[in-house]
Amino acid sequence: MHTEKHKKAARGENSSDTNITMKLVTVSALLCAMMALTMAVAKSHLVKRSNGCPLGWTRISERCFLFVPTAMSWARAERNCLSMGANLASVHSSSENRMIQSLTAHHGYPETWVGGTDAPEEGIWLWNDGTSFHYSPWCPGEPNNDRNQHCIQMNHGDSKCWDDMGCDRHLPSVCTKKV
Ligand SMILES: [Ca+2]
Ligand SMILES: [Ca+2]
Repeated sequence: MHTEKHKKAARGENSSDTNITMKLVTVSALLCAMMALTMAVAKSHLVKRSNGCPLGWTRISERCFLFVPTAMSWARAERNCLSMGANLASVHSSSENRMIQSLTAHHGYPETWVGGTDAPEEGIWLWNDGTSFHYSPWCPGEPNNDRNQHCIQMNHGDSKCWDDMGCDRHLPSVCTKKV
């Protein structure tokens, strides 16, 4: 009898141990599943093609570029770029300018925001990604600050040069970020 009781107790103990173990296994499995799911979601935002840029972005030297056809004010266009970890594009050479223009070709070379502004101080042009402003293919007679124009549009006029334009105009834009 004593042995039987002891056995039962032992079985009881064992079975409650088993229950706890099963619960722990279940919880662990759930946690693993949740982590796997979270990592999958996180990864889907970071899908990169072999060129090192996110899907839909074009690589030009060490940067990724995206043409945004939706017309927005300059500030809203910049905010849209920021939401993707980017800035409105800075442009540093004629070859870069041509390559960025080529991103607008499918849309018929519309006037398009890039990231240059002289809003902080008239006539002092800056790139909002913090890079140095040393290249600027202005159209003849531009920048003219006509009625306080402080933002740069590319693809202006027949020669598709740059013009300073009122920042509240709604235009497509080009975003850029480092690879
Ligand atoms: Ca200005
Ligand atoms: Ca102008």
